[in-house]
Amino acid sequence: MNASLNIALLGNPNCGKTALFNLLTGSRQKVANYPGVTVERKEGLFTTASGKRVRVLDLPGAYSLNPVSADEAITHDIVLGLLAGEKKPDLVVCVTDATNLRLNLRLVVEAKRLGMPLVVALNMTDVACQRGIRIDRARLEQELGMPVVETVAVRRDGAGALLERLDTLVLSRSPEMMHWSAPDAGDVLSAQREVRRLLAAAVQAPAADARVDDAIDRVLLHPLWGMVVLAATLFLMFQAVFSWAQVPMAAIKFGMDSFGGLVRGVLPPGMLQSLLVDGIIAGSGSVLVFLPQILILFLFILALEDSGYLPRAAFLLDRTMSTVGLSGRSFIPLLSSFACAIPGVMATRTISNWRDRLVTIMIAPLMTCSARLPVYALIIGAFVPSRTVWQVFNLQGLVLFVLYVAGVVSAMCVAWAVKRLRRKALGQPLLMELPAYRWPNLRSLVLGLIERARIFVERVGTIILALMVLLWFISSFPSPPAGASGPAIQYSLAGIVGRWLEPVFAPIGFNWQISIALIPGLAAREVAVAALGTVYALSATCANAAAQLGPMIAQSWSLATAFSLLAWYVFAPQCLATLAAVKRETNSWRYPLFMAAYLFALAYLASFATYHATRYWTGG
Ligand SMILES: Nc1nc2c(ncn2[C@@H]2O[C@H](COP(=O)(O)OP(=O)(O)OP(=O)(O)O)[C@@H](O)[C@H]2O)c(=O)[nH]1
Ligand SMILES: [Mg+2]
Repeated sequence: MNASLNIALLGNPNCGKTALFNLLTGSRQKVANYPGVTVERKEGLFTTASGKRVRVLDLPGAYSLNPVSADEAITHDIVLGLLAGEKKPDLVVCVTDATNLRLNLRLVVEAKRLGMPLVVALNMTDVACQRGIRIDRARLEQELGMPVVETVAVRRDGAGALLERLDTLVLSRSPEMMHWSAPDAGDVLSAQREVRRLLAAAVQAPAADARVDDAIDRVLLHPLWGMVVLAATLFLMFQAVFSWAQVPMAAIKFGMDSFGGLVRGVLPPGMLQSLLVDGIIAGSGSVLVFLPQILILFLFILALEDSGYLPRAAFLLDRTMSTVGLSGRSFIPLLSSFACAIPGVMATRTISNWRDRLVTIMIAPLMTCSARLPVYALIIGAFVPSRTVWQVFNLQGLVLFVLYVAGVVSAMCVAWAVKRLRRKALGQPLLMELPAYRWPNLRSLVLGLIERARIFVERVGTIILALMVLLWFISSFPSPPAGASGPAIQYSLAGIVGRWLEPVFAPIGFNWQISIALIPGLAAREVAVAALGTVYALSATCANAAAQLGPMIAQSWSLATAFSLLAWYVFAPQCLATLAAVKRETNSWRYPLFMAAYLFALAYLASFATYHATRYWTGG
């Protein structure tokens, strides 16, 4: 697409560039209330009211255009058009956080000195207004000598003023857009002076600004109370995943059952009926029922991300993490990995020390990603009674919490082991700007959840579905010989492979059905649930087995087998996409291969120990 105007979004970390980018282009790039969310340049297109096509570039945040650090150098080169293969932007939109102009205007002053065409967006004016910060926009425009517009990047119509200004600038091709001043080399001190002058001229802020935030921080950053709050928050999250999801899960299950029953009634018994009902509907239905739980998990993650609490938790854990050789820097990449390890691995780009970064990448898959949730929830739902313990806790939520903790603790152990091996403690202090606390924005939350639901359903509809069809084929062919007595699947290719794998997995308590399900589960974890659905549907004598997958496995597995499979899933690197991301980020096959090997070894060991310990306990 030929765009007539190229603009780039420049600004300090966490000032709302990506939120503005999403609002302008309708994209869904990650937005969160802490610095360093965006680590890559992202491109998008939109059309102004007058029909001009605009190409817009979202950049990682930068505090300065003095090319001292590597990422700031990249931002500097991009906005000045010095990067090979990158078009020089016609216009740079300098996004500022209106509640923190003292810091944010420095970058504007620097950019102005480099002599690029600028528009200043005073973002977060809604928050500034609430806090009683009064900004004289017209005066600022006059003092700066460039267009200044107000924006609220989380409101649907929040970019109106910016769009209007872009239109007039494009239409008039006015000289104000082209160049202001010739580059002039001023030092940091004179930039500071200039910022002070601008603030004095155009901004009125009440004296005590951050009193509430400080009061909250006194509790949340307190070594004891802070930890209590953190534990309670995570705990509540896992409780909610189980207790809030019951009704919508039952509804989806009912829907899929009825649909399967309907198809079974309409089609004559045979290949097609079996493929549709046992392969596709049973398989994808058994994954789809976990949508409510995934959305509840993400509701918490998104709200936490927006609130400004996460970097506080990073500080709280910095001390603990440094005892295992990690810094608080690793916290946010690791936390992102709770959603999915891939963005987590990408987010390690903010860690400048290569060894630290590598260790963080290596342990990121141990954080419990959302694809594990269906597997955990299925097994917990089948084996752990939904009982209230100690008056308040749901036992199922408690077990889920323990599994998440197991992932975190083992990640810490691995990091600690690596630290022992390399024996070089590089104590890098954690320096991060703490963002202001903010109520999560309802519109962003809803959009974020819709996006999550879309990703999940799309995954079910594409990769999971394709694997289900494949699995159905290898589970149905070759057909059983004449006079065979057992279920057909036993004679199929999958049955043969399953039995061939059985001795490998027997020591950790997996039967042949599980062994089969693990293979498509290599491509994506939650496929294992769908695969179990199909395998059991095909080996069952009763109709509609997927609807009863939970009770079915509760009958045919021992508790030891179930716990062993849970332990397997805490560790096993059952996700090719993550390994591919590691290959990309480290530029070598060595690390993903090493990662797969060490995680499989851990998984086998953990399952072995869990299986035999549970058998010993239950006397089986
Ligand atoms: N109330 C309010 N919140 C905003 C506004 N713009 C952005 N936010 C919130 O501010 C936080 C930071 O937004 P991002 O778009 O991720 O910031 P960014 O500048 O891209 O940050 P980096 O990628 O880290 O450089 C998010 O929690 C947004 O929801 C605004 O105009 N008003
Ligand atoms: Mg961003």
